[in-house]
Amino acid sequence: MKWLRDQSLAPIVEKVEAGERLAFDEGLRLYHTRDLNALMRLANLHKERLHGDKVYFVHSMRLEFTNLCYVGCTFCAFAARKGEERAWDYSPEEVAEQVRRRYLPGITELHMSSGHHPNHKWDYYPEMVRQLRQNFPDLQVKAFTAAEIEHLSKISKKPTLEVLRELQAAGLAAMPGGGAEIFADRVRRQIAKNKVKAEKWLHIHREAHSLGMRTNATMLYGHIETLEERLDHMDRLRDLQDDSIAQFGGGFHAFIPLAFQPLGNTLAQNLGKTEYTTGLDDLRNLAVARIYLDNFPHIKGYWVMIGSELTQVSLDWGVSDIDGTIQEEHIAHAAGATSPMALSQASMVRMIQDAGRLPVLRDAYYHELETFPRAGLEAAD
Ligand code: V47
Repeated sequence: MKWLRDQSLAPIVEKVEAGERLAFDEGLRLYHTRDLNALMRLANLHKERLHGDKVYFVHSMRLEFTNLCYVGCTFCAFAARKGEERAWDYSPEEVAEQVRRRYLPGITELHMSSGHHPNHKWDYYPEMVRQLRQNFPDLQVKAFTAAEIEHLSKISKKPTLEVLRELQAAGLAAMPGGGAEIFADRVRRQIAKNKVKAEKWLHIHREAHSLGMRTNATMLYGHIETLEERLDHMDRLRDLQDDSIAQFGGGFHAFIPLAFQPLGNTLAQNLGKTEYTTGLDDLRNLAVARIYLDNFPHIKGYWVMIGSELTQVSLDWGVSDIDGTIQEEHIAHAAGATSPMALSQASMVRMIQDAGRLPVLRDAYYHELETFPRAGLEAAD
């Protein structure tokens, strides 16, 4: 293998080429190698084996129905307390009104996640989903992280499975991947000690999978976690995905690494941290995820947190999905994200085309809605 500069990777290359699964220590070796060309090549091999040149995106809208939250995660700059001027709290009717205000023809996915509201009663949540489905039958509602589902279970005194069942009956299409942070206890105690425990987060996703609902998984990286803890996070997800595929025919759609945004939160302040993750750490992370999470259909490059330029580069590093047009986003932007609030569909298509890839518009269920032509490079000849 002439192209391989780090010859210690040779057994890993053989395994990836043969479609074999990597062990934990092999995943770690990928994190530590300085042969980034090899890493990119392996991640891309895996990605192209699954999807060829296709890169998926969705015409979407994000909405946070409240920023009121009592949980107190130290990385969060989004949450507000009651009475603060920057707090908001929409009723189900106001949620529908907000969607109407931002609605553009062709939008399919409505992605909602918010704070753990201190007072709303359980009925508020299925009612909100029902009203959205009634008013916007074309919108597919992807909402409520596993952390929020646990909160709803507490306020309703219903088991989490029943909460999921009732939300699904109201029209919930899928669950987003938030609230996962880092599973390792050492980290979770410092950044999200009052939030859903790792085992419960995984259990709730398994329950959603058992109902035929597809979900996503995130990982918040770039703060106090070690590389071992990142890989441990992926390892637990890979195990659950194996189980959900075997038991229910499928589980997670996508894994989404979330780059820590360092402004306006106590975690960054306590660490004296003002720097964002570096581009190569973002790319390395995406590539390791693509290779290690061999049973995940997609690795998502989230342009809101790593910027659209690096997201475009990540299409050579294992990424097959770049989320959506979004319209307005507040969680990352409250913590210093420098990306725009929204991207147009045309600019997402162009990002993918200019990377020499094939843009595919999908919906929240990953149905393919439209394939766009390849880049104009050949066309211009
Ligand atoms: O759970 C909060 C994270 C998540 C910060 O499922 C932060 O398709 C970085 O889950 N720096 C919400 N991250 C966003 C989310 C998501 C995003 C895109 C796609 C999908 C999907 C899900 O944002 C939270 C938390 O982990 N977050 N604060 C911060 N300072």
